[in-house]
Amino acid sequence: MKMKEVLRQKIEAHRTRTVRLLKEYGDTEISKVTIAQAIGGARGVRCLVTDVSYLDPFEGIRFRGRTIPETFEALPKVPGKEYPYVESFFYYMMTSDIPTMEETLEVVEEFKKRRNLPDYVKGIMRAMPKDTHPMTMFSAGILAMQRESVFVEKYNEGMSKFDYWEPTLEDVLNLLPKLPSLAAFIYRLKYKDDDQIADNPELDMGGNFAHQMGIEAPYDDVARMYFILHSDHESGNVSAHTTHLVASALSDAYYSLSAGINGLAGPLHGLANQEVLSWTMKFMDGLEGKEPTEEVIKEALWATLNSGQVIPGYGHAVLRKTDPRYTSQREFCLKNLPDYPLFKVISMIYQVAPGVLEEQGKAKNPWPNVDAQSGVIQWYYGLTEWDFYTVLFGIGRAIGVLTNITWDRALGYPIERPKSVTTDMLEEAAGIK
Ligand code: NMX
Ligand code: MLT
Repeated sequence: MKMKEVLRQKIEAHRTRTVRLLKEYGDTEISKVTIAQAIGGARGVRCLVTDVSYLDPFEGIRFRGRTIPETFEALPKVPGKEYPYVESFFYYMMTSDIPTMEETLEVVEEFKKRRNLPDYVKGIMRAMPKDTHPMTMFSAGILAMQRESVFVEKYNEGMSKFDYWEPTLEDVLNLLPKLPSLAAFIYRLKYKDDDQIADNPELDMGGNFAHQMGIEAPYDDVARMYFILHSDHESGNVSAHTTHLVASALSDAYYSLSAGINGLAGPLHGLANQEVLSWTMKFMDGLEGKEPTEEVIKEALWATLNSGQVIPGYGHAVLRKTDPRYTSQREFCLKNLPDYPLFKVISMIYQVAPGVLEEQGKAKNPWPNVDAQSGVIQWYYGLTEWDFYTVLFGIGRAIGVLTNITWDRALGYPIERPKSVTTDMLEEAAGIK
């Protein structure tokens, strides 16, 4: 596979940079840690390294150095469609090179060969209680496939650590294409009476996902857009960091991704996209048919804050402006569903919520994040089961975190093990003990 050979050359070139930094500049300081950071979730502490994406607080995410519009613009598109092949994005994230159409189609074909879900996974999904959350099923499905890990097989045979990345890539190439199949299977099992739709071997990852979900075009392009937008947000977010942390113990890609997906399932992280929809629907139900106004929205937002809850879809640990992933999805809505009532409500919340959060004065960032704008698009295209929304986030996030752990192995990153201190020690450091 061309992508693997390109990756091999990139890895060899990159290793020398990492080794040199470690050997010659290992003592150079890049961050200091305060008591507030030790107690407060390590916010802003620079202690992770990734070149796959970088998050600037004001500009937002860049994938391999490109902004979202630049990424969409640069990658080969599916003929007749507006968004790129997800497979071309995967190639780009792995290698940092924009693939040609030929290189893209090689990945498309490779993914097609590997995307069928094993029967035993279907059996496990069917055996789970009907009220199991789709994220639990998604994580369990990934974990169940761990028995197929090539990394474990090669590790048990005995392998040089310089070769770890190769069977890791093999695991990634086996696992990633199965995720849309697993997700669509869970969706049809849970909400469509287990009426499953067979794979269409003509279609790319985004196209086949829409097909297996049973949702017409342009949902294929929605899927492509979603998976790319949600893929990566540098290394410190909960899902990426968890995947990296678990992988650092040399747990394979299945164990690591399943763990990362469990982190994504938290309401302060990826589950916020379902929370946004449920908040908005509850709000609209409360209107009892009356037109929503900014005044009424403001009251509802204050009611949420006053009851000690967060406004889902707003705020961020790093960003200090509107998330460009929000803007990208908003632009999609302005083009494709400008007059849709639910979109109008989401837009009204955007007008009001930052002011409310600023007035309350707690959140460091009053602006919307990716989750504030993602559910309305799903709802518009008929995917109204909002507890499924985070699974869509999870398919996308897998692209970024699986790329990262392949590079972690390639660069020989060690087991992660930060140091903890006691409260007594902090009081001593503060001079109050
Ligand atoms: N609504 C109400 N309060 C908020 C919000 C919000 N949207 N955002 C932050 N705050 C509060 C926060 O709870 C904290 O309160 P306290 O001092 O009582 O503990 C205070 O403001 C300071 O928090 P920040 O430093 O601004 O935010 P932090 O970095 O701790 O947390 C989030 C970041 C994203 C967890 C937080 O903004 C939040 O809870 N947002 C709502 C949930 C959400 O949309 N999550 C999705 C994030 C994106 N993603 O997909 O993962
Ligand atoms: C993400 O995409 O992971 C979220 O925006 C959370 C984060 O970056 O901390």
